[in-house]
Amino acid sequence: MPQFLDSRDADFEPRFRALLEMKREDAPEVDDAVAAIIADVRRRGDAAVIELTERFDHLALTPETLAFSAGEIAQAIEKVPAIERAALERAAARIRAYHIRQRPEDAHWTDPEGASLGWRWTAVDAAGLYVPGGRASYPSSVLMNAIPAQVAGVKRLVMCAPTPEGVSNPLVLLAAHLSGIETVYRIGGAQAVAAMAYGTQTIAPVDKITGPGNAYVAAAKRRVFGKVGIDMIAGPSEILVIADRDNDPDWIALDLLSQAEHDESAQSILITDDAAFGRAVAAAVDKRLETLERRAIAGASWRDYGAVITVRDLSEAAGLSDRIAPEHLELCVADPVGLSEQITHAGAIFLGQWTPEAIGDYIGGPNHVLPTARSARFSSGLSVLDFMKRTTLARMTPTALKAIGPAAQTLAISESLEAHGLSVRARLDRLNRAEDRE
Ligand code: HSO
Ligand code: ZN
Repeated sequence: MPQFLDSRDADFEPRFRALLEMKREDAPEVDDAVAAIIADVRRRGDAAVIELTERFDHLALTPETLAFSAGEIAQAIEKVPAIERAALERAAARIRAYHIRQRPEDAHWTDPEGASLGWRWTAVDAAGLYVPGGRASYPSSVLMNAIPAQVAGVKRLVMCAPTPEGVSNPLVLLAAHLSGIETVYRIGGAQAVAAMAYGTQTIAPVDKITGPGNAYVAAAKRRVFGKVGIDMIAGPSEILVIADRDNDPDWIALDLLSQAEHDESAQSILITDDAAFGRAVAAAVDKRLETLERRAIAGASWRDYGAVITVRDLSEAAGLSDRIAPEHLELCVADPVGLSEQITHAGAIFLGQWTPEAIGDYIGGPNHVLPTARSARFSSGLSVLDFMKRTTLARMTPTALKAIGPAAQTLAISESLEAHGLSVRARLDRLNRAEDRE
């Protein structure tokens, strides 16, 4: 049974707090194993990657077959039915159009002292995308990771996707092809992350690694961070739906289940200002769980982490939503835009009853790689900016240096950094001498 809370109840605050603090992920202790794998890949390169792939994926590779050949990719892509291909192409086009608008502007100006200042954005040279094998091998996630990198202008984009027993997913390969990925390696786990971060004889290192993965991949990303950039460590999916009574309980039930079916540890929460509507949604969830293909997963998530919260009014719902800081927030209310203006902490907001969260997972345009576990308080979903960096620019004129240099020198002296001060002073002295001669 999910939890039922009512903001009017005396024990609401402690129960809501307990819901917020609920620990949903019990990440297995894999860090030592991952450290050993990374060290091995650094030491032995391809040989280590090949051995580990044989051990974990039961697949025998050689340096020549680590990557799919162009012919293999073309052959796999041909197998994709036209309807799926068209859907993926449509999604790619919409995701691209959205992300193009995220390209940041450079800036240049001259300040009152005459200094020219600004910044310039450039892309990272190479990015590596990790795609998990098995249950969570999603073509949509390939698009969501690769397209922002492509739009940012990343020159070299590669992907690692394990193919246990040699079985690959043609749709994943098609998604890679559509989003500018030039090489796909059939390797996975910590060894793939290590190979992308440090490089091997055949795999050139990248500068940034993104994409979801299991506990091993997450631990490896944490460990290579610093050597390369990473996107984030994503936790299990979450959805919060705020709905008034003018909704079909079955639609809302399906929206809650759409994230519950990702993972036993996913969390789906409904907040409503109508207790009877909340009960109707819970009943609709139970009904759907009788037949849903992934009822075992979705049912476990709903039972262990699901919640239905009744509030006095929708502003109260907005306040609770900000405390939850959900990954996905659906506003199924009469004035979704008005309500959204009361909300600051959410990864992605879906406005109105015609915008199921699943649209955002596939084809709405915005990215579906989003902050989980309340990290929407301080971070954002994946974007073009994650594949770019900013270089600042400053140019002094003699006049500008004369105006602000003395203050720099003062600060250098107070920090006991003599050379700093002298590097400014030497120039100021020259300027003063030149002036004296005039
Ligand atoms: N909802 C997931 C992403 C996804 N959904 C992929 C379907 N496919 C991210 O929270
Ligand atoms: Zn999803």
